[in-house]
Amino acid sequence: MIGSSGQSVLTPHSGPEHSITTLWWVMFGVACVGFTIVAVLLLLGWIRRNRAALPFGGTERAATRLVIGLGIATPLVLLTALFIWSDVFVIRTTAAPSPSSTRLEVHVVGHQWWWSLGYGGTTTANELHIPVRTRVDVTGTSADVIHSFWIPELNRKADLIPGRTNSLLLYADRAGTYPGQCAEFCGQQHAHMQLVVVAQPRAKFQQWLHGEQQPAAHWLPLFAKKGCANCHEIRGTPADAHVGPDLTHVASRELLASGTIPNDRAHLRAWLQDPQNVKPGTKMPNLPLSPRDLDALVSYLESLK
Ligand code: HEC
Ligand SMILES: [Cu+2]
Repeated sequence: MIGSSGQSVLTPHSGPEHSITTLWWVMFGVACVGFTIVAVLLLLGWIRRNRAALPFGGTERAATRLVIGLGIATPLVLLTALFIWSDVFVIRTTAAPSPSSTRLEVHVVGHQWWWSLGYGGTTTANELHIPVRTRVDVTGTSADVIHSFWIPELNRKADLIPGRTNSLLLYADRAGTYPGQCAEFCGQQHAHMQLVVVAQPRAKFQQWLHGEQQPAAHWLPLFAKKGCANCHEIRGTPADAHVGPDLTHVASRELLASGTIPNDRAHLRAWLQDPQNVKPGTKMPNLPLSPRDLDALVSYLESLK
């Protein structure tokens, strides 16, 4: 995607992710030092294996002290310190803002294999827009199995668990797109359960949200006749089901089927004709559509900006 970042936890673009990255480097450093000490001791032992004398003063007691010091005390102190740092301090920076300080709340629901995104009464899918440099409260749950919401450059993961609501801070310190991924194996198309966070200047975000809040401009009865309305919502029309993604403004999204294909005429047509070929196992069934039906449906969906 144009101007997009990657999915590296080592290139943070938010305060919480900075603290996670620092923690990562420190843990890596500590592990390297530990590994070096163990390797040197092993080497020493190997070099001296044929001599009777013991290192470090040579007595049995000195050797026991060494084992207790380096083998028990040091790891205990180090691991306790790292635990307190990560699970007490770093985790605080990643938590959702308190309701009073929140300017925006987005409700994420994981589905096999796509994301529903709620902004108050307005629902969209797979493309999560936020204003840049704003603390956003993401609350999340699942409609089926356990999923995990993860934008690697912005924050830690948040598991989406059926019947439970978890929350997380979402913050981006510069405008751009940040790819995310379901981080908990959730079935056949887990790898194609991607999403993208679009962080934009506040005015642009407001403009986007205002657009999303509008009902669809028109209606195509074929959409109901072919059964699409049994699963999809198009606000302002008779289509009012929530099995699949909301399609009210589907044409405004960059990607289709949770990051699987680009959103253009050819790919949309291929998707409607044979979703099981594009994304095997997807919960959208293949429906018998004539070339004329396909053209009409593609044109209709492309008009839903
Ligand atoms: C049985 C329910 C069901 C029916 C019927 C159905 N769909 Fe879907 N549709 C889904 C699901 C579920 C997805 C999400 C697929 C995924 O990403 O894995 C989806 C995805 C889509 C998408 C991609 C949306 C996006 O933003 O990624 C479009 C477009 C779409 N459907 C159009 C249609 C049309 C047109 C019809 C009628 C010919 C139809 N669907 C019939 C369930 C259904
Ligand atoms: Cu998932």
